Amino acid sequence: MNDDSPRGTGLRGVSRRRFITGTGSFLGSAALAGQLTPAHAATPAAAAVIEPGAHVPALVIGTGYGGSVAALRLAQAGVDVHMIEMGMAWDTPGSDGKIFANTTSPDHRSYWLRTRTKQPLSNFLGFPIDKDVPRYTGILDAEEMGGIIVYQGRGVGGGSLVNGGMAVTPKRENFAAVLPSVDAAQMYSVYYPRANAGLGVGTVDPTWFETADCYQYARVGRKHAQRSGFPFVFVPDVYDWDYMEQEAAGTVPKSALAGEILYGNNYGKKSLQKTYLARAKATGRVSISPLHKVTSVAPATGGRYTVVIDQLNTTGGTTATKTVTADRVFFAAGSVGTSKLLVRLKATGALPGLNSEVGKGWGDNGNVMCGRANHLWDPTGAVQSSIPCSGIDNWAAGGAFAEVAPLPTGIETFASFYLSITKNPHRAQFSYNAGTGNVDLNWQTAWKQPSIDMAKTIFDKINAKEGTIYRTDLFGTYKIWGDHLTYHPLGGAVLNKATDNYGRLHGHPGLYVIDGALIPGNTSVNPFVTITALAERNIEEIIAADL
Ligand code: FAE
Repeated sequence: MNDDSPRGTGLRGVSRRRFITGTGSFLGSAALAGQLTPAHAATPAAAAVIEPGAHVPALVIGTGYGGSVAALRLAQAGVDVHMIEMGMAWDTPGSDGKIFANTTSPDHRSYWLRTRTKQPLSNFLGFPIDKDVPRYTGILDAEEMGGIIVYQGRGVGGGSLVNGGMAVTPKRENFAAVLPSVDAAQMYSVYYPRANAGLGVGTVDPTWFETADCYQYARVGRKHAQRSGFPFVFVPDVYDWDYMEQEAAGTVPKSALAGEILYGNNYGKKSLQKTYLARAKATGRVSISPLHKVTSVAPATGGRYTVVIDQLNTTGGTTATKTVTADRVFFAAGSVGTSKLLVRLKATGALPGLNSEVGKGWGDNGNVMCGRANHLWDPTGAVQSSIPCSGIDNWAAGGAFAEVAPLPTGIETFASFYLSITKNPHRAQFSYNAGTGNVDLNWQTAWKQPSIDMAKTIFDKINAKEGTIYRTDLFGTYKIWGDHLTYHPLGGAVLNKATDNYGRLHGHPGLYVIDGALIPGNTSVNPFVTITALAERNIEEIIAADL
């Protein structure tokens, strides 16, 4: 197994065995794979970037969760795959010896083509904390859509590079409400377990949690939640929990305990590079072109597709434009990336067969942030693990699930900080603007009000009980709510609407959506386990029926 993690943090032991068991049903598909054009079927795919004029059996746009699942399973079924990723490979250390920058000192590596940081918490004690950085193809994109900033990971591994690793399987009744056309029994017996095993999901040791300094903030969060009668839950994560305990003991280089999050984790977090993508590459059938951006997909002769790709330099300039062909194309560019591509390709006539559902059903997973100011006798700790491990569940009663989040500033802040996922009903639509040539999103900032109201069902009560107040210094001056952003874009090519019930795009056989764009705006919890599980379900069907 190609496990390039610092401590072999990929799937090991029980989880690896569960993973292999979970993939058993794919072995039967391998024989069918020969029906697909075997461009270089017998030879392992080269590591080289894609060449102009190349033909590939399966081209995957994006290397996040959906793309990584598709690549692994197609390769295991005997299909050669080429993945196109607009971000960097993130496999080479910078001049400080580290691949990724820290949250407390963002640099050129931190932001996608910005000259100034755009930190989710823009202020501290009311003072703005953003700073100038050199323009670079950095890891976190703060993409300013109409009325909302959508944060996304850029690079090989997609969102898994920047996210908190919180790996949450929604309650079954909530899943059924989100995706009613999907067999929930099958999801919970087959695909969620397969996704959790494939991602290497684990949970904090509850005994260690009770004494770890770095989770004092979570214990304070628990105390306040429980005193107000709210259920407090531990939340699984893909971080290597053994490694974190060693960080706390001072025996290994620190990552979660050095405030690493948002701009990458140098150690400990099992990003897709260490799990699905490592396994995909180990098949010898998957190659990846980083700093390559797909700009067009259109039908070619023989049922194939012509794909146009810009090769980028690290300041975002195009150094080459390559035209290739593919038998099948998997859109896995993330909710925003996939939606923008499809809306543009439909509007400009490149993919005229796409239906009118393309671009619809986009939501922010109800994300809203807030902080609470604690009393001086209730410190939350100077050293906080950047990896959250707990939440407050008021979904059924108040429409909010609040992650007890860290504020890893390195100093005592006396603040409790939360990212709430709420049942916000608003859905936005992407549309092509012929005047500007851009794809716009019609989300309105005021649409966050239901999210604020739902989050308040938790925090107004806690504040009243504890005699505390909201922090007003984290998102501006005298601004309580972080209502300008989302970490969880979902929808835009919704399952069973823009696609069939397995992600096949209507009107163009051989085109598939296999990422967060399939999910209609909300998952009731953090989304990547659901994106992964749905991709596992869909690719199994596609391999069995289409290849
Ligand atoms: P994604 O992972 O976004 O991958 C799409 C990839 O496609 C990216 O690498 C893009 O660079 C690439 N791409 C886009 N357009 C193109 C193009 N035209 N050509 C080539 N490549 C392209 O998609 N979720 C959780 O469940 N738990 C968490 O704790 C959590 N924390 C988060 C924290 C932050 C700061 C952020 C930003 C997100 C967080 N998320 C979390 C959300 C999660 O990362 C996200 O839902 C998934 O990454 C989405 O997976 P997809 O496969 O849809």
